[in-house]
Amino acid sequence: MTTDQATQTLNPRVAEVFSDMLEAVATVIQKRSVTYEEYREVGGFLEEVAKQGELPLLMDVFLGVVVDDANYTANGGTESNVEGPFYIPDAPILQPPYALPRRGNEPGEPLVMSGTVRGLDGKPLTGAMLDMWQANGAGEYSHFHPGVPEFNMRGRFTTDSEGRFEVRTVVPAAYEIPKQGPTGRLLNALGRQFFRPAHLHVKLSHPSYQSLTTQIYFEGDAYLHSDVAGAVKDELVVALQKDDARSNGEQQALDSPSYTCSCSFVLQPQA
Ligand code: MBD
Ligand code: FE
Repeated sequence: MTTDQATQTLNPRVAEVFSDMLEAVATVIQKRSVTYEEYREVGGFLEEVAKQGELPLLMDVFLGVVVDDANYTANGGTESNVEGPFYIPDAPILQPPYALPRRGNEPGEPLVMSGTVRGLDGKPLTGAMLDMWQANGAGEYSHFHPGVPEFNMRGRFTTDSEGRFEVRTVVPAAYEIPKQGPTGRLLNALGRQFFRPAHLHVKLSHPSYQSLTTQIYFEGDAYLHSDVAGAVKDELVVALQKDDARSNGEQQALDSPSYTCSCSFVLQPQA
């Protein structure tokens, strides 16, 4: 596509929103009497952010939650939450019994996440799809952290005839924004802490219901109230239960506990 064609096909909403953004930035320049030098420095910073591939990270740390809030309407269904910068579409479709793809030595304690997907009327939804992704127990996301295999800790699976699902994975670690990059340097300058609480990402879909992008957090996490992205919602926090005596016959070393958590999702019917 040539530049001319790109200009002609620019979404009018982008032009509209950009125009308002310019107005907002102009107000800041006036208010702070920003010098030409400072103005160039901000440009250089943004250039560095883009060069390091951190633009989605920077945007999602500071503005993702605003976009989620701006689009939120209380409708009785499970609350939405920010998608974050690490979603990859077309994750592998899993076969039961479901387990997110992971290495034999994957960092993180074993976790079985189970639950139900229902409609607003309480009806269990058969064949609802969960598209799930997460960091491992070392806080690493595949496709973004070097050395982690493609689609590691990412997968799609569906609910059974009673709207239930169960998937094996590992307990994710709290996610730390990379300290060396420009986003980290900015957080440091702002005196902010670098962590997101541990979380699971999930997109839910069903032909007759509205799709939902949300996250699951765990009770007792040290960063629930200081999330660098400010995205935690109380309704999305679940108990992480230590399961000492699993009765499914799976071998568990004594020093390697396993965990369970239970999540029920409610989808809003198609408008
Ligand atoms: C993440 O893993 C994330 O989920 C969000 C919203 C922002 C930064 C990193
Ligand atoms: Fe995340």
